[in-house]
Amino acid sequence: MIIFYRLPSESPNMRKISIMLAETALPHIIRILEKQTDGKYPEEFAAINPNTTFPTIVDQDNGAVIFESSAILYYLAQKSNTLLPASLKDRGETMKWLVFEAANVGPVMGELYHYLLASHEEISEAHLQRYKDKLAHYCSMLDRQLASHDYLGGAYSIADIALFPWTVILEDMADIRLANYLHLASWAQRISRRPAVSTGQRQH
Ligand SMILES: N[C@@H](CCC(=O)N[C@@H](CS)C(=O)NCC(=O)O)C(=O)O
Repeated sequence: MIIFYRLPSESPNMRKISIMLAETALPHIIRILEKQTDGKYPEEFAAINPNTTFPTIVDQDNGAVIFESSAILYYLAQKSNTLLPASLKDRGETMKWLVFEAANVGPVMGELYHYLLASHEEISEAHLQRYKDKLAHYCSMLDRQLASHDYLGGAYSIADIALFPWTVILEDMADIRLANYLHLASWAQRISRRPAVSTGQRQH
């Protein structure tokens, strides 16, 4: 049994794991945590994830504790033996896009979210524009890849699950029109029609 620790709020990082659990049908329970009155997460959670970030999972079958959403996707793919290609070449391609999300799209979107919606700190227009320009560049990269591939690593995989949830909030957050990236837009539409993806959506 997997325990999925998550925040109550909807966010791409939560959504990745909801979609993955729906795709794999792995038995799981959801624990929704919130900060306590002292501004901290419960000690039980800090003990398993010293970085106190969500999502985090615990696999009660073997005691594994995994944080970082891409590591969780990889773990659940291995556990369910699905959504990760078998050949070395295709697996390498899939891991490339998975790590690309973790190292680029996720952090830049996280910074943008922080400055636009979470913090009251002043930030210059030039600084914000830098994030938006980076995201536009990532969309062009993804669009080019998807012009010749139905999915990022060839077949539908954890790389698609990692990147798809960001496309849903890209327009609002970064003034990027998805429709300007034809292949990226039709890929996002294909994924949104998957039963597990709409199930993942309904869970929130
Ligand atoms: N790189 C991490 C990012 C995780 C992250 O920053 N999650 C946010 C929520 S989307 C979080 O836990 N924030 C702590 C908080 O809101 O207190 C991952 O991919 O899991």
